[in-house]
Amino acid sequence: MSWSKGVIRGVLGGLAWAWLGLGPAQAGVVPPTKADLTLDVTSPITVSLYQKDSDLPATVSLQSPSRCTTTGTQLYRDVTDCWLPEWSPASLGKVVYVVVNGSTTAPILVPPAQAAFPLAAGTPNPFVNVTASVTTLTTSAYPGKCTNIGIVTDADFALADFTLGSLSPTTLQISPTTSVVGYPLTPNDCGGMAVVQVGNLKFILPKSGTATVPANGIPEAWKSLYGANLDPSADIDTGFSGSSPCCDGISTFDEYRGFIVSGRQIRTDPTQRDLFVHVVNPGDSNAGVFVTSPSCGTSCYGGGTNIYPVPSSTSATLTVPAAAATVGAIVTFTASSGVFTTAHVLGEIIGTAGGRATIVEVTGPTSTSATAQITQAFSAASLAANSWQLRESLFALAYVSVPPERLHLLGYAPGSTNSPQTSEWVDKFASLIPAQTLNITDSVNDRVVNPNRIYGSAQKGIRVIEGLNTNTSSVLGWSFGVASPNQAGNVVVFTQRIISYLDSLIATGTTIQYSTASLVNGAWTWKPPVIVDRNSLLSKAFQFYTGHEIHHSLSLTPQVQGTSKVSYGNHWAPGTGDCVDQAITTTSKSGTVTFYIPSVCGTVDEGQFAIK
Ligand SMILES: [Ca+2]
Ligand SMILES: [Ca+2]
Repeated sequence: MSWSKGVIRGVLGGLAWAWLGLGPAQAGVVPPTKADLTLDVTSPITVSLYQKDSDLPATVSLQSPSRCTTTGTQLYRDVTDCWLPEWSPASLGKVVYVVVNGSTTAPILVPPAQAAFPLAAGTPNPFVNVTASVTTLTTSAYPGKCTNIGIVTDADFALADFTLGSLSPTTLQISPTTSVVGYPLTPNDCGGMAVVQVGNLKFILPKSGTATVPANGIPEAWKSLYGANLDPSADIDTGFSGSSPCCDGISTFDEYRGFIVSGRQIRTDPTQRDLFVHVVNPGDSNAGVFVTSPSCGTSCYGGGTNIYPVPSSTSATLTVPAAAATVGAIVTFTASSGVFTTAHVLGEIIGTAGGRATIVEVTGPTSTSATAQITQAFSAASLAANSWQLRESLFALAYVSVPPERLHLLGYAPGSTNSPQTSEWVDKFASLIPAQTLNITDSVNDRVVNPNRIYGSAQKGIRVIEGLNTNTSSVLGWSFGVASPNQAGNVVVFTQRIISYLDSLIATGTTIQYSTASLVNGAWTWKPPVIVDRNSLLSKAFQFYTGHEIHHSLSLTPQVQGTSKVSYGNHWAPGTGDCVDQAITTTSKSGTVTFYIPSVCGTVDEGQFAIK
């Protein structure tokens, strides 16, 4: 749609008539559903949906809970064809207004039918499972709030996922001269389905089905992102490469319904594998008292006296949007040069004189823009070179195998401590007693990320535990098995041991050099070493060991590739250059110590990562 403002003014009267249902369907309308679950596009009575334009985001991504973007007015805007339910633990449901076209009858909400989950593959959604009439078409009542959170065993089928305020019609200004009457509809679920009734007609919201394709409970606005009439019960994700093991264990419907990830609602990609990770830091305890570290205090992962990765200054100028003055806002920062990389996702932008934001996404053709959520207000409109810093994510190495938009950190606050348990998966963690005694109260159900699934089997995520004990000097992390997260998936990274070991090699006055390897034409090549400081070295080491242990939970046993060295247990031999090299290697000469730390995985290795 690219009309000029003049054209919009010229046809406004005509459009208003269309929105009232008296004209052709250039404004969005939802026709009533017929007995065969297709839409009756001949019906003179339809409904439309409206939200306040200024409440909508500037942009959306594939993960976004709803698809609508603002057009920059203070009016109410037609969102019929882009709206999807929004719900989060903090904000609860975001209201959408139902407008009835062609009738003055107020809509009512059809209460949900009884249903039990999960369903066998191929079973129709029980709320759209009608045969001869639409009398059994009802509002949904899926278990819990989203695929990963909410009460599992106490599903109340008497409650709808939506509450329709049908007795409180609201006048909505939709143009400077036009208003309509809307009825507020509030989602109580991440991906529920409202069925509203006007007279004897029933309407599925968001729109599901078309004039020829029957409704199946997945809205058209989401289905169309993936270009096919998706099977709700299928699990079809492809992997990193053509030969990768299929799937992420989450059915397409459950990927649509979506997840709460660190408090934010997302929908996942039904065609690409998604991985869920929860960080526990501090992680190990003796007799209920957490172990602390001489180098970092409470935790080196965040919340202690030193936090890794350590942020570094940049020589770019940063443009700060006005909305960055509001804590919680998600805004786009723009730098004068391409300073942002994938490694910064879930890292931070830090103003030296105040202002902090957690990076959500890196955008722009030259990586000059980053979308970030404000955690501490920014007061300036721009930040000069070297007056702000960028922190990389602890998960930069994991991102080379599972891109950040598909690696979901549950209950995670970057740069802070993270509780042993999170409500964003089924959490049965009890304790990690130093010397690798991991206590899980219910290992069968522990780490399940889809407890409220509509289809399929239980799928697990990975728990990354920061161990601060120095019971031994070994810097090797610990993976409780090498397999997919459904068979293994608890790992420990011993941060204080990493610091102690590296410090033992860099006495005062030592020059520190860092090199990392790349795989070019099937051969690993170490790059020319560059001089770095201790903090940068420790940051790279933390990213290596953290990503390395996550990779073990993706079923990784290395394959011989681009080298004559053979595999080394579940690792590459030290010094190969791959993300699962057994150790960081060093050389020392004339007061200079060079550290060789892998930062990528071989493509053959990546091809066998298994999430399911
Ligand atoms: Ca899937
Ligand atoms: Ca997926």
